Amino acid sequence: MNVKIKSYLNVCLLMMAVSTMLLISAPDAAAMIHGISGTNFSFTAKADYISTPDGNSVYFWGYANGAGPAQYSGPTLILNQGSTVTVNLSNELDVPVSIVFPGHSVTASGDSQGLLTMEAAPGGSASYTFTATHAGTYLYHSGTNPELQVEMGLVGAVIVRPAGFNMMMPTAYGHPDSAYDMEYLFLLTEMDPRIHQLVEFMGPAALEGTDYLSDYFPNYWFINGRCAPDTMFKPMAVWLPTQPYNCMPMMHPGDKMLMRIIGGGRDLHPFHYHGNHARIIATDGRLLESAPGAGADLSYELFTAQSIPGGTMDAVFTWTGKGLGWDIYGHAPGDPMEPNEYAPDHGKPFPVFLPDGLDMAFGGFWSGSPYLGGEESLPPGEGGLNPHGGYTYMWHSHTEKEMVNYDIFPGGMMTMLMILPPGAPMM
Ligand SMILES: [Cu+2]
Repeated sequence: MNVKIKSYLNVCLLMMAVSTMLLISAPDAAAMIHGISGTNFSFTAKADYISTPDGNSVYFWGYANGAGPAQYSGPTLILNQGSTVTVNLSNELDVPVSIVFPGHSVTASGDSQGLLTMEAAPGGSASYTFTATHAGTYLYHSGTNPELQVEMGLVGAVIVRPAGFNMMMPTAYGHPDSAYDMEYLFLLTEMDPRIHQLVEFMGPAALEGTDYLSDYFPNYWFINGRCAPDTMFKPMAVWLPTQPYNCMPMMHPGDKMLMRIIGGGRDLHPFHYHGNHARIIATDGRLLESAPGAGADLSYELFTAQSIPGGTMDAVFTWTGKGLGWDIYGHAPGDPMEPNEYAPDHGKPFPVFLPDGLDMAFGGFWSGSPYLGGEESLPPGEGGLNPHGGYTYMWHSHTEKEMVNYDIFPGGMMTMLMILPPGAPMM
């Protein structure tokens, strides 16, 4: 392996270790979706740069929360069902810009009427008001030249909490079929860096002399505005000032994880979660129910969520180790059961012979034990990224060319699910 790449990977592992340590000090923070809530929001559209893990710095256009930095993805709006919400948009770009909120009935005002909505002129403003009539997962994005402006980064997520939302017993849609223990956002996007470079140095008009928008060829793929391994760093990391949101799903056996999956770009992204199937309970902000109040009776299980541009899906994922065929805790048959343990495998031995430590290669996530919560001694300098002896499963785009950062594997639209032992703090 090339020395430069190797030292880059070492830096990555070191940063992951540091971020793991930082995450430990903030219990339960990772179980929430980060965003801004309220009824009155001030967005500013402006230009900045995002970082990609291959060392690139990509010019983008983003929505900022007030005077904050432009964000990729834009600020996640966390709303309450029934509330009337106004988003005021100031435009610091030198092209007209706007926001559309698919799924909501919007009253808009602004400097000029665009094709889809009212627009803010360069230096101008616009305003959008709607009532969040339905709970669910939605997106927002620029309605002005969206084929360019969404690509440039003007896209974000909207979450509407159901009426009567109870943080201690949360549901996505008010019905018990949408109950969950923790929730994570997966806003899936991509970028073609040729477009960003041309817009940065020549201005958007220069695109007219190219086929970049029609012969679209992305090289970066994102979850919540970050490429792996940045997806796994803590939220609000100071070294990613324009990419505040992470995506590092964590859960205990038997927990119900709500996945809010949004197709924020212009390509399809089959999002694949290892470890189990997930039950798709809603699409485009509507519970999959045969009649109002019926619950998610039309829900279905998938091993890969087929995310489509502009569409959203809500899925419930659980994991108990069912079907592994061995006891994940290394119990003897007479030992007591762990919470949510898969009973038929209780006391079944680990099925393969583990080689001696001297014959093994390790890796930062190996805790020294195959058992959940197991931690055994490791050679100096090994391990360290898995302080609770959890299990990790790669979650990624099943269009596997999207698991790279400009052709460097692994990266892109990828993160790791972490299964933590019962009682371990959510990091
Ligand atoms: Cu895979």
